Amino acid sequence: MAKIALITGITGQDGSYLAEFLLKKRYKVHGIIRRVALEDKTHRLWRLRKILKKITLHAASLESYASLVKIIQRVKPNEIYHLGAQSYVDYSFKDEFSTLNTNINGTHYLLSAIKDFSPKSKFYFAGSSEMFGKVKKVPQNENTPFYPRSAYGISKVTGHDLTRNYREAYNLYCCTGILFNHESPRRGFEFVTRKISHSVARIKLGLQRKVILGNLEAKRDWGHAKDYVEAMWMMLQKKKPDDFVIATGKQHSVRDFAKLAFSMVGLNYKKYIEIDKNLLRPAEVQTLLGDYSKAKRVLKWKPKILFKNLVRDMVESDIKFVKRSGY
Ligand code: NAP
Ligand code: F7E
Repeated sequence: MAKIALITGITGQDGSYLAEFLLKKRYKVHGIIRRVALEDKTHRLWRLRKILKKITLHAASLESYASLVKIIQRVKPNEIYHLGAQSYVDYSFKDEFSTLNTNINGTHYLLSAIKDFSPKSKFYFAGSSEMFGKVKKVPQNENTPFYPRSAYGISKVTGHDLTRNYREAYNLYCCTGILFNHESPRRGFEFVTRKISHSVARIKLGLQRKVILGNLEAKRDWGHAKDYVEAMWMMLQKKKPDDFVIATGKQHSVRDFAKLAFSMVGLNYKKYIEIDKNLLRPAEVQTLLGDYSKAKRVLKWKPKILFKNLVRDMVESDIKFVKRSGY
């Protein structure tokens, strides 16, 4: 019998790659989307375009426990991947209330619904390296203390605590993947890597003159989203639930990313970047570097796509995208 997966946040970068990955593994894939997405499929479901006919979408709200219970009862999933969240750190400084509400309550409602109506469903929670924030140790692993620096980071620490508590108190199969930054041609345009790759393409094609950025010295451990969704699935295939750091173990600055991305189209980044202090965050996460040795040992997972190839994938894809769309 085919396994059934339910994905929240299926319209996002990771949700769309995960859905494709699970379809290849012959899962029946269901996704929870916001009702408004059904009214504007062209824009809001663009990442799912190629697989829309192969998946089942359900309109529900992460803010409504009752709506989640209904879907879980109807779908009876073997595995639930909870990726839906207000995921933009910068926005969480502008509206910490909606970030905390959606991210914390959404996770809590799902866990509670699983406990009462589907206790055999395995649950994956999308934790984040933002939980480490102002890092206490380098590199960061599963035992590194958390010091979140934004409402987003706080919401993920709470989600992680809830996930562990439901595992320990109610014996549910619940895992947190503590994923470091992962990017792809499907990344949202507001995140720095996509902002850069998209601008590089537009500048090269004569549609834009400059790209305006904030902190160029922030360092991140950047991987490719395709590798990371595989790790999510691997976590739910073990006998016992556990939490894992997923990272590449390599660090680069925003400046490094920009330099490489511009060089791929034969341009010198220094000529095209302007700094706007308004883009600096009230509390910045200056450096993140992951130690994924537990995932390597227990899950046999390791990243396959290296930084250089990630940047190339994004720039090449954006050149095609800009030529096609003119945007
Ligand atoms: P993404 O592209 O921003 O996707 C977020 C998803 O959540 C979208 O499907 C979005 O739906 C949905 N969503 C947002 N607010 C919602 C709300 N109020 N109600 C219902 N759905 C809502 O994020 P991603 O990069 O794929 O990341 C997936 C998950 O991993 C997120 O939880 C993120 O916080 C976490 N994470 C990401 C990274 C990373 O580097 N990418 C690293 C660590 C953790 P709409 O399309 O309707 O907006
Ligand atoms: O910023 C700096 C910015 O917004 C990266 C999310 O997926 O990963 C992501 O969060 C760095 C920061 O991602 C601009 O200050 C400079 O230091 O691309 P970002 P993020 O905040 O690291 C984590 C792991 C998640 O869990 C999140 O969901 O780049 N930066 N100039 C800029 N950032 C943006 N967005 N725009 C700029 O112009």
